[in-house]
Amino acid sequence: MPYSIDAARNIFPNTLVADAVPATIARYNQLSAEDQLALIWFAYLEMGKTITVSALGATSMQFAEITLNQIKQMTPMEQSRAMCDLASRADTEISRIYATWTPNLKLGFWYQLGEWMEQGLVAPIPPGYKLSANANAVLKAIKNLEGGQQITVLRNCVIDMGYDTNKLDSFTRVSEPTVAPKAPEERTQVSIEGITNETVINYMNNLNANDFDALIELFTPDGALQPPFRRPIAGKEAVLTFFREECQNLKLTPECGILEPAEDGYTQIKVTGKCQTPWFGGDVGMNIAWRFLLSPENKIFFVAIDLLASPKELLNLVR
Ligand code: ECH
Ligand code: GLY
Ligand code: GLY
Ligand code: GLY
Repeated sequence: MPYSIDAARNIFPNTLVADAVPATIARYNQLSAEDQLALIWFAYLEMGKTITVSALGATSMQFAEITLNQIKQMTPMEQSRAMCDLASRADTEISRIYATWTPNLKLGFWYQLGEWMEQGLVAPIPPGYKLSANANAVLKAIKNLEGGQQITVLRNCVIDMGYDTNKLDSFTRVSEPTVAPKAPEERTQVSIEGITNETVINYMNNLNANDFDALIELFTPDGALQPPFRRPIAGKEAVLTFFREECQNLKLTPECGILEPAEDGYTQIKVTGKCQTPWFGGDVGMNIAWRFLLSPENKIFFVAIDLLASPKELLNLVR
């Protein structure tokens, strides 16, 4: 096999990703837990974007309900403590449970706590809470990011909370049920300027249709997918689990692309366009690049999904 996954990661090296996202998260990680929670509260308020509650779905939250009610019944002091323990990744029962949840459950959990904080059912950020100078600077940095980058920072901060699963001997991931694939008449077809490759077109269409079983058949057995700011997920089984757990109801709108032959009969294709998360729908579009490396059999050996530094990068299709 001519390519390794590590080599594949470097195709289209001119792709300019939104480095401001990991840079901002690194600064956020330096703050105290109290500052982290208050900062997210202020950022969340000021972003003024409405979360599409349908993204939660009544069924999905049942998995977090016991923990949510446990927190609701605590004294305000205990509630603040529990939330700080999540932010600081302390070893507590709640932190351990939280760590087993998929990203959507974690986001839905905090969405509910935020509602309860507003209604006075859960301890709010103390009125008049003063952020440290560093926290203020991070908040300012978040405000200056574009919308897609802001929600990526928030999402990643929420996902990293809770106990470190690497420190657990074993654990069972708690996930919402997988949605059924869309019926044929509900499916949409993308068209990508400059690209007719069937594998790439089918990738977009199957992902938009939540048809993860068809989607995974487009990959080689050892194929890998690299989500934004993450390590590659390698092997069909792991990639399929990722699709089921983290890729429901996305809307991809690829716009244009280029195809180039690569070594040993491989083909590299870069596509740029937009992607919406069900959490914010059309209110927040993210500027995305997909960098595909296809095997001689036209299967996906590697695909990286990058959050681009700016809309200008949508037009950057040179190698
Ligand atoms: C409050 C204060 C106390 C602390 C906390 C609070 C609550 C915070 C809340 C935050 C909610 C944030 C949310 C963020 C959602 C972000 C979603 C994003 C999705 C990006 C998806 C992408 C998909 C790309 C992909 C493509 C592929 O081709 C393959 C798959 C995949 C305020 C109480 C914490 C409630 C809801 C950024 C880019 C295109 C890789 C997935
Ligand atoms: N060019 C971005 C990356 O390789 O991740
Ligand atoms: N931040 C996008 C994802 O990993 O799903
Ligand atoms: N699971 C899709 C998202 O987080 O947006």
